[in-house]
Amino acid sequence: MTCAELLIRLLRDTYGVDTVFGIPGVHTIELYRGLKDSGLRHVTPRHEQGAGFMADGYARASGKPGVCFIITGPGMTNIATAMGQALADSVPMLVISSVNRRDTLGRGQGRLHELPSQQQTLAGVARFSHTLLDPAALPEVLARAFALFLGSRPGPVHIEIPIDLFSQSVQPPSHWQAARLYRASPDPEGLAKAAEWLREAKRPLALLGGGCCDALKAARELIERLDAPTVTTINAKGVLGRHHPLDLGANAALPAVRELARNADVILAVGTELGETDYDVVFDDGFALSGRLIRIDLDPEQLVRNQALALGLVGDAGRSLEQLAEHFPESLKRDGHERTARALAALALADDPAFAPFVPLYDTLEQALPEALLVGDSTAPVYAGNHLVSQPAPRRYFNASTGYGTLGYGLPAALGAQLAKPALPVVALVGDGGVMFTLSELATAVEERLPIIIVLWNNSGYEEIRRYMDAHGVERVGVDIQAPDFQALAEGFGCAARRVASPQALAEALASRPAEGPLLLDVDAHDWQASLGIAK
Ligand SMILES: Cc1ncc(C[n+]2csc(CCOP(=O)(O)OP(=O)(O)O)c2C)c(N)n1
Repeated sequence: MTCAELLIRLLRDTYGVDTVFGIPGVHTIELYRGLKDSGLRHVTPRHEQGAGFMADGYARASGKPGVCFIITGPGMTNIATAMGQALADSVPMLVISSVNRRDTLGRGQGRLHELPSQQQTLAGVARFSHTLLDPAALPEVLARAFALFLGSRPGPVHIEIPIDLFSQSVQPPSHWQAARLYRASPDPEGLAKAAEWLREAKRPLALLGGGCCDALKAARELIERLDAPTVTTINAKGVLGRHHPLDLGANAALPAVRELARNADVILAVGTELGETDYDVVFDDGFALSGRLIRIDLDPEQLVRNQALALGLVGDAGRSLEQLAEHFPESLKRDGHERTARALAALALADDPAFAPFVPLYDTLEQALPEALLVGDSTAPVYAGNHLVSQPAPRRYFNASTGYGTLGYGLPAALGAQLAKPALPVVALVGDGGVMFTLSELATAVEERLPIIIVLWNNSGYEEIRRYMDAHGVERVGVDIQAPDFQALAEGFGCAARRVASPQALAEALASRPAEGPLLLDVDAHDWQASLGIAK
């Protein structure tokens, strides 16, 4: 068996990989030998950044690592941005690439696709970057990648294989099963202390992050027993279910929730960075806690970042929440529901003029597609959705406004999500600026016949940056960009497309969407707002 064949077999048989995202090149053709008949689905994006975003969307929607096959040099520098995005949000991603022949590495000979050190270039956006020097080490290196995905804080991993190794023969391992791997459990003494503080609390608050996406039952049970108002981050939307009476939403940066947080006497934060893009989207460092902070995280370093810690527990979110819940056999009756309702009423999200154009957008989407998975770029409807949207389950709402904040994420990540969840409707929310970064992936959506719905908020410009320039008295430069004819472009790709100018038109377009292949809905922001009687 060759090293490349062993890689495919290990991915498929040991780790249950079913899809890889990749663009082949002369340096990877040996990786592709036999791939067609291997049973692995190979999806071909039109740019490596698209491959990375697709793998990211696939991973966030499914909870399984997204896998990419990428060429040396430009393929890797192209995917670096997507790896940065995945690193920022702890998304498991395996990037396998070629690298030049072992005897040429680091010699600066001007060989095709050569970088001074590809491994060093990518190390900054990977949990680790490994150069395979001996094919016999492949099972161990792959095992290390999956151990990281399963056992610690996930993120992107890069493994590069010198081109002279792909076709080298290697002895396959004697068995093809992955080792059983259990995550760390929290310390019982620490749990007892945390339970004691939570029991004594008068005004508890919970902060649940993306680390809780697979801990639904335990999270709901504990939160209900504690009767604690709960902030779910953007990546944790849906962990408590849709419109749960203790869910404050992803509104930690808004005044009423900040006040509630400041007044909380004990705070339980689980699987969350407590980072700026969830807790401080107004960028004034205004999210402050004065109560005792208890944190639970798989990553010990994470326990001490961003807020002063009183008690830290290293452990898996689900098990920790379960074990903590055992300390509370009966629900504590406090005023959690009332405090949550009061904060939400004070927020009055639906009446906020900043969100007015988007309330009917999300109402229409929820009515037509209540189960839909919403994937977003960095654009006005997404910022509003971060506050407005309530989802029935986790892994149904994510976007590029968290963490790294990369434009161009929405469309390819939606493709990845649709591949992971073929039975769910998938909606990509993009702006006319951001979609241009990766519009070429519309070709991939058509080719793969993916029925994603692209809602394109078209305001002919980088509105968010226009807003910031205006607010800071900076004369507008570089923000009034020209939008192309998106309908014509989409149709050129073989994608169905319509212009939509009102909520009614959106509802009609959704009702008559094609069963196969993508649909692009070009929403003219000006006409949409005019239809609602809102001046632009
Ligand atoms: C790779 C990258 N480049 C630049 C930015 C800065 N940026 C953030 S939002 C934005 C405007 C996006 O415009 P559009 O997608 O049309 O959405 P709108 O703000 O108009 O709703 C820009 C340029 C970014 N986030 N990412």
